[in-house]
Amino acid sequence: MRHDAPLAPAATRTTCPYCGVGCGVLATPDGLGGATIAGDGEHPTNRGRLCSKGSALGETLGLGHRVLHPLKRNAAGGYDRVSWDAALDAVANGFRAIIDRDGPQAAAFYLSGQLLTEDYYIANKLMKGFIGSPHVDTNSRLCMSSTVAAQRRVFGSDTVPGAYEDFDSADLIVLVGSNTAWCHPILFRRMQDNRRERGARLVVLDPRVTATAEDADMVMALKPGSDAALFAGLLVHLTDRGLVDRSYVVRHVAGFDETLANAREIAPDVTSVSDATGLPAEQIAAFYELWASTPHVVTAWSQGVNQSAQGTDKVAAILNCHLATGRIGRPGSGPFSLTGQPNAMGGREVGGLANMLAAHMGYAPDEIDRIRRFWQAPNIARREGLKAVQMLDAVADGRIRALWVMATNPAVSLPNADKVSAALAGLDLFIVSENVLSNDTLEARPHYILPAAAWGEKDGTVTNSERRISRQRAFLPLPGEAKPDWWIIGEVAKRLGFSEAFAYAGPHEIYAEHAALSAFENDGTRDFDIGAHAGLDRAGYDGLRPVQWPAPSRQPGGTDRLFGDGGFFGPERRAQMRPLAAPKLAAQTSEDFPLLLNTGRVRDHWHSMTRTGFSPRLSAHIAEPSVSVNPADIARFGLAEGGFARLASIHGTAILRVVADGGVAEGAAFAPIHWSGETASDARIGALTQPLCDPFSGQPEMKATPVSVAAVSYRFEGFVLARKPFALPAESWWARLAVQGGEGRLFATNLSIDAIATLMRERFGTDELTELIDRDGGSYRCAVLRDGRLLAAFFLAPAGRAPLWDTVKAIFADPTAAVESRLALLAGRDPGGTDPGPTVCACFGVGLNAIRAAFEAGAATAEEIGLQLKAGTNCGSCLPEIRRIRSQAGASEAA
Ligand SMILES: Nc1nc2c(c(=O)[nH]1)N[C@H]1C(S)=C(S)[C@@H](COP(=O)(O)OP(=O)(O)OC[C@H]3O[C@@H](n4cnc5c(=O)[nH]c(N)nc54)[C@H](O)[C@@H]3O)O[C@H]1N2
Ligand SMILES: Nc1nc2c(c(=O)[nH]1)N[C@H]1C(S)=C(S)[C@@H](COP(=O)(O)OP(=O)(O)OC[C@H]3O[C@@H](n4cnc5c(=O)[nH]c(N)nc54)[C@H](O)[C@@H]3O)O[C@H]1N2
Ligand code: SF4
Ligand SMILES: [Mo]
Repeated sequence: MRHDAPLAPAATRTTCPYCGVGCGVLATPDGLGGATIAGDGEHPTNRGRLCSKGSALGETLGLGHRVLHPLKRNAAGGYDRVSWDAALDAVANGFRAIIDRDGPQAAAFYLSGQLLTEDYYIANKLMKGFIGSPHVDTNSRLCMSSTVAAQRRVFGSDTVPGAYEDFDSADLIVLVGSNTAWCHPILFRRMQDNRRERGARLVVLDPRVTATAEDADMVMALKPGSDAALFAGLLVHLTDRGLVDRSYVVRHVAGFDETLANAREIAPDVTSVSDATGLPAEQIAAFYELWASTPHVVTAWSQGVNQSAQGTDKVAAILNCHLATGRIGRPGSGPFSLTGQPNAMGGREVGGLANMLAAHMGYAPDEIDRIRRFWQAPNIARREGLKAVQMLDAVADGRIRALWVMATNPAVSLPNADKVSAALAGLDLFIVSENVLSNDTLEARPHYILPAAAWGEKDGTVTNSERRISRQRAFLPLPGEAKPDWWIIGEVAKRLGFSEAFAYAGPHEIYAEHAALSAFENDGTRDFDIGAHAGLDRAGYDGLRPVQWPAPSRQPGGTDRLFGDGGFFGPERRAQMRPLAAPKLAAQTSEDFPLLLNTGRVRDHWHSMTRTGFSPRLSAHIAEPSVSVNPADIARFGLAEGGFARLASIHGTAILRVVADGGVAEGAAFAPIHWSGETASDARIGALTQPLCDPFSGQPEMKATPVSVAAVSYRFEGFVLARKPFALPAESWWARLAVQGGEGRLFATNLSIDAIATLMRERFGTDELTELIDRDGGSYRCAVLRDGRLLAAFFLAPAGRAPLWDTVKAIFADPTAAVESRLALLAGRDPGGTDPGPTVCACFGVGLNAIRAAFEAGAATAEEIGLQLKAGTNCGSCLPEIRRIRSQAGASEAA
């Protein structure tokens, strides 16, 4: 079970901590706290490739933003450093006191798909087995719980049947509600390779035209929430075309007839599907025929499906079509849930969700008893706990009094996030285990902040979307007093009196126990079985190579696919096809809330930016929080392109830069989720998002919140660049970002030029300040220079006028370069070259202007741009953008 290939002496094999693709990484520490990062050529997922985020991991390893010591809140609301002993005693005593007073049900953990399996396993064991509260839930509730619910209802188990190889060998790939090009870039690369080498077709189903759709064979911009109608119609079509695999259905599937009858009610014909989805009937017919006539079809989905008040039904509608045709668990065909976080799958395996126990067991009496016996648990939880949104409601109304949050930022990411922040602040005991010293959840002032080891320092396992378990290995020492999450939880467990059950010498012992539980009284009755790993010792664990579960003791090499020949986990080992509720959204637009707010991700940022926000390279792609709206709505609501808009739902508001995007439907808006109170003045999207949830999964509908929209105008816009953080007056709009050489803020304000000038003189003194003031023209520029080197620059212009951000940022990037001419600098002329424009290729730092110039000079294809500038030749996730720049430049493509 070991890798045999030779490695550079100091390189460590580990796994990327971002998305659920789960790429292998080689990290070579530089001895100064940093590391060189490369793709692991031996990892079967990525074979050496990394996307922009993975490649930039080295830029996120600094300690400047880390919490390095246990911190205790003091009476003034500040924090004092305390010893680990004091902190752990206080956490344990705090839980004990509240449990004694209010019962175990008053205690809860809120976990994360960014924990490692070992951390997750013992957190769950402590709460559900020993404290005796079922209230353990995770941010995965917001992420793929609808898939979990549907797979359990339909397959009888939470099993992803396929393997990534299916994306290499499919003839048709259908992506539903998934911006794969940006969110699962390396897997998207594999799909693109398949298209190029084998001619596979790609269909993208998304109400918004995304980078993923840029060069798809078919782009279907369906109405939000109408996916289930489309797939119900597909089931009808497949049946009417005689394509139901009768022999598979008869042997392995239940519920076909009632599911078909229900599909005929929801989607009797193409016309009714066209009404429901808003898609042209011809396009629907063409899609159905393509799907019907292509046996090797993979239908993959992510948040456009899961984050829906009918997410479970949307997933079931897709599974129904694959089951009816027997196109499941066979090379090149199957339904495929793309998981978001690096360990979303691991969390499911250990029972991180409130309605699961551990090792894919639920709350059936025999399962409760089995786990109780295995753990020798004194206080096993006996019924399902509260799911994330309900858990926070219980915090708000005082039913839960003690909460420990680990590795998630709920004050940003839960719906109705302002209410969440207020609820957290009212807890009797509020504990947060974190990597960073400040984020919006820490703004709610936990009683204790516990410094957790971060990526590069921690050891354990993660499971990717194709059930592949890989090791994350430490390659850096633990900084300050930071400790791995499993250690912190274990120490609290010991102090609660459970020493024996939590006496682990290291993560390998936790993993071995988890593996043993998966095999305990299993005998093929449960899908999740990694019994082959139950006997792993430290060396075996350290040498563990990536393997797809199930890996029972009789099959240690793992399993690439399931269900190709049935073997489901429902009654009689059958799958159960499921009738659907009539498709509809949780809430509709109205006169007061005329736009439907869709939310999601951008290519180079990760969630609340507590890591990617510190990378200048990753911050250069999209620099500020925005809302994309259709040009017709810009006119209809009196907005200005490039201006600002205030969005408001019944829950909260945000002010965002307006971007015109013809790919967003009229009546819709799209905003990225990444900015928070830490990184922007008014861009907490979670504050607007509605908490309306799917009845089976409890996953909230985060992609369709009705909002109002109104123009906001500012007199001036500008930016500040400084070597050290620089705060702007509260009344200004701002967004903060990492830039080469320091920090940048983009801002808009109604302050006067004189007020700004006064501010700058107070902040920097007048000795080193050079100013250029044009009161009539409405502009103010200043630069702070010491020994000819630029310390800070501040540019202000009337709103709507470009303030030379990219040019000055390029000059600022080198803190050692002497500025030849102050006046040239303040005029925004880069003596060294031309304005690079916003970054397009993050891997090689290639800007928009260079790419435009190359097209104008005769380059014809994205490939030629790659040859000339290297742009797009590493992870390839900017290729859709490069092609768009080409079409805008009017160049013609040769191929
Ligand atoms: N760059 C980057 N990559 C990431 C992450 C990140 O933060 N940044 N996060 C990771 C995580 S945790 C996750 S969960 C994944 C998410 O990965 P994705 O699911 O691909 O990302 P999202 O942008 O949330 O949403 C996907 C799409 O759903 C569409 N959509 C909205 N409503 C509907 C609908 O009713 N039907 C359909 N068919 N589509 C709809 C949206 O327009 C959007 O383009 O990404 C992972 N990868
Ligand atoms: N409106 C809207 N809201 C959404 C979504 C959406 O599409 N729209 N998407 C939802 C989805 S799919 C997801 S997954 C969530 C993500 O939302 P969150 O989980 O809240 O986002 P992160 O920014 O990843 O927060 C992780 C936190 O854990 C810390 N951390 C990282 N690694 C570790 C570790 O090893 N140990 C500890 N103790 N701490 C660590 C980080 O510093 C960071 O503060 O957002 C959800 N919210
Ligand atoms: S696709 Fe990118 S973010 Fe996802 S695991 Fe691979 S390198 Fe990391
Ligand atoms: Mo997610």
